[in-house]
Amino acid sequence: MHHELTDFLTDLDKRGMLARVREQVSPDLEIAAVTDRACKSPGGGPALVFERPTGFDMPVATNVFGSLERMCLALGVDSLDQVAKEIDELMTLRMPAGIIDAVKMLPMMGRLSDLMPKTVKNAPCQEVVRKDGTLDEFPILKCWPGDGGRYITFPLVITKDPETRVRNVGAYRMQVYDGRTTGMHWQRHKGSAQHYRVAERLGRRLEVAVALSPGPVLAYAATAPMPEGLDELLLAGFLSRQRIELVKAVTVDLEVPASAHIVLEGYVEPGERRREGPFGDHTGFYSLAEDFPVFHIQCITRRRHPTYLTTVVGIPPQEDVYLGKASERIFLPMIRKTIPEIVDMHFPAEGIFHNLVIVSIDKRYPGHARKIMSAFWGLGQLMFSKIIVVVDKNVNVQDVREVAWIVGTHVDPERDIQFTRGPLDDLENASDWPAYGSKMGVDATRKWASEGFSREWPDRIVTTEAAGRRALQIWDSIRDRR
Ligand SMILES: Cc1cc2nc3c(=O)[nH]c(=O)nc-3n(C[C@H](O)[C@H](O)[C@H](O)COP(=O)(O)O)c2cc1C
Ligand SMILES: [Mn+2]
Repeated sequence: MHHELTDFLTDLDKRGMLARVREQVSPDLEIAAVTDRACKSPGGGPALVFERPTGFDMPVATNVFGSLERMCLALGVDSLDQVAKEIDELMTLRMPAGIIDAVKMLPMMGRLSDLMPKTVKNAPCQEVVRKDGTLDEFPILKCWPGDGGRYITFPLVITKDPETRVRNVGAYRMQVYDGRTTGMHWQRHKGSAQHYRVAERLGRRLEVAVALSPGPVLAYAATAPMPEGLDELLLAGFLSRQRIELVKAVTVDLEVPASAHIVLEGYVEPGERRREGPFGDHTGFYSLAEDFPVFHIQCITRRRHPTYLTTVVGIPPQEDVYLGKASERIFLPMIRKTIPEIVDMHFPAEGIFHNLVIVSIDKRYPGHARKIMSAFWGLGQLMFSKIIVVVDKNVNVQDVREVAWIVGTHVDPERDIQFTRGPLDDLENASDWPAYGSKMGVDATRKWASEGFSREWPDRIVTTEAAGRRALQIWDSIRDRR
């Protein structure tokens, strides 16, 4: 597995999963349009490195995580379920019953001690230190014609709670206002927005460091919905199988990933807001302009020869589908720790993560599906789930066609649909109020007598095992003859 972006890109290239674009392509709309083409091609298209962005001599990398295969390579695993299994084992550590069990546990204990980041003295991300640095030297994209400007779309925004000094790392886009000023689009429900809330209460500046083009695991970790107060770098350490190396920032009291190619250091002032947007968003529509905090840059550090890693969002599927898929798999075992009856869950790409959430459960008691809805609506970023569909454990939630069939055949709308109100994702555009509105749960499980269903529930049509075997034989011979 690779802990640095350039190594990862070189590896993708060797495997034929990366395309180098040698033509001049403009960061103004063109790179985004090419990237969108790649994302919409079968299998998600290759990772792209634009070697000659018009007006810059710094390469731009996009769609790096834009396939299941590359997402797995980024995390150094054969399948996402392998990560899920490792996390499950980590969280199911039992007290050793004897010496043999204790020895068996040692590898996992090793993984635990790998979680903590460690600080190193020198790092490539500080080869060049410019207190007068500006963003003008970086090929930052304008993605869509209606965008309010150029946006840094894949930053690792690093803050600490001013009181507890607990760190948060999140990917929050940044609109470029000028070479030293950007927007800071942390939405109200997110980790760093809470740090900013504390800073504003104290009437203090919040120091912020932004790492660009970090190692692949870190890039994923910034998008992961870690519970508030849990440092994303712990997850990154676990996924990397080694401690994340950090270096002290030059002008702020924060540590930054040594692997980053570029680091922006600065602060957000209490009380300051500025118009941010519009932005062609991952909903497939433009997010409207709104007021957001403002990031002031006071120092830029970088490698001598950085690559600028970015991503393009728009009408799905885009690269973020695969980052989301990783979270779907990685967080399933963690969610199961509090809601063990969950069998599987699926956030289809067209559902933009939380517009449509499909869950299968091992139904144990009347009203169980509604309990799952309530649990999701109260659990971290799952609170954004706008439509939750709950099905029985024998339904494959990864197959949306099967789900559509089951919903159609299992739901009595008046009886099985549950509405509630609560917080919604900041990007929600259909609700009357920003970030607040209604949600819907669909109980598509088989209904029980104890839930008031007094008729007989029909069985799924399946032939006998013997007839099935015979069918296989006959079908093979039919196929061979054709
Ligand atoms: C490409 C990309 C861009 C994102 N942009 C934003 C953004 O501008 N604002 C935001 O609040 N969340 C954004 N997110 C989602 C957050 O990164 C995600 O909710 C993450 O869990 C936030 O971390 P936190 O829980 O520490 O706040 C983005 C995610 C991706 C993959
Ligand atoms: Mn967080």
